[in-house]
Amino acid sequence: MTQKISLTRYLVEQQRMDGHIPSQLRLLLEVVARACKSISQAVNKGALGEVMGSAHSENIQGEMQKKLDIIANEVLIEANEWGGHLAAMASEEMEGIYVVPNRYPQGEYLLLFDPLDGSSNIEVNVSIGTIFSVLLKPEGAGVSEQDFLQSGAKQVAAGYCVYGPQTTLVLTVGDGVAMFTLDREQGSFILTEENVMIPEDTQEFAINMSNMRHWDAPVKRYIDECLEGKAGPRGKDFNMRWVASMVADVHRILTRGGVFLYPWDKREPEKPGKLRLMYEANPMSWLIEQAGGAATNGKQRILDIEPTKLHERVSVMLGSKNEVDRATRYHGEAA
Ligand code: P6P
Repeated sequence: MTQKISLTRYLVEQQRMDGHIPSQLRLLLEVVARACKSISQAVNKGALGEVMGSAHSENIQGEMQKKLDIIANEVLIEANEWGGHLAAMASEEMEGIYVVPNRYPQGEYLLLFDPLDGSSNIEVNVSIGTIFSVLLKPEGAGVSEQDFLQSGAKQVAAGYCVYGPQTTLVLTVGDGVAMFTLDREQGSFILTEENVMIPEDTQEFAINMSNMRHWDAPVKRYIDECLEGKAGPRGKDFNMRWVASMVADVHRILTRGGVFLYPWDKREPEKPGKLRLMYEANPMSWLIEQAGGAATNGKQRILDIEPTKLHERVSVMLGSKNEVDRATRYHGEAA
């Protein structure tokens, strides 16, 4: 029987093999994984726990918060603030950064997260997830929001945990993508995939089709060609999926390929897109690139975008490389 490799053993061996994971980063990743286990247990309680429904509050994005959004945010903060590995945290659910209180030692890492992505799917029992990104705090005393404003290319770790039929943690530290499935009997994440690679081609796209009339011409051209199928310029039929949980859509793409688009559209033209750069697009884009895929905003590589605001939004096209390259090319041709 093949030996089960736990997340802890995987991180220790990665650290021992190529010193890729300093001990403080290993601690950080294990703490985040433990927090995701707690969030998974809360999510799995559903209507049997006191976790469903609205929190009757709004987040910085002006979106109604669910009780589980707040619970997940608190779990991540409480799990991470005392460990001495972090200087501060930032979350979709908090307007400003959360500086580690003086009663705890400060570390050199910055942790950003969307504590529960896709929470509109909670009540309908569809997969949701936690997305996280890790940056190094720039040299210098103290920590400020400005320290978080680094391009996605500067991430030192990124991942997500999808709460679906399985609870699966997906992680990169810049040396490929590994997947760990939660073994509830043992209570530990077990390595189930490593060196994940996305096929360069696909016949599956993910986009919210109800926004079609609001899309820019290059997106409309790309999707129209997919819809024309074998008889059209692509010469092959396409399938469509849209879970409305980025974590679930990205997990499908990492598992079998595909392309995901949440482009800018005319509904709120002043916004570059719906998804957030720092704690949704950047971590997901690094995972996708580490698995051989591509991720752009139609004009440039998402990981090269220099952020100006903590909660800034971005247009996202990511997944199978040849499809993202084509959709990006269409933007260039239209410019
Ligand atoms: P729409 C969830 O709210 C989210 O931020 C992503 O997880 C998801 O891909 C997208 O928004 C869904 O947006 O407009 O289809 O509901």
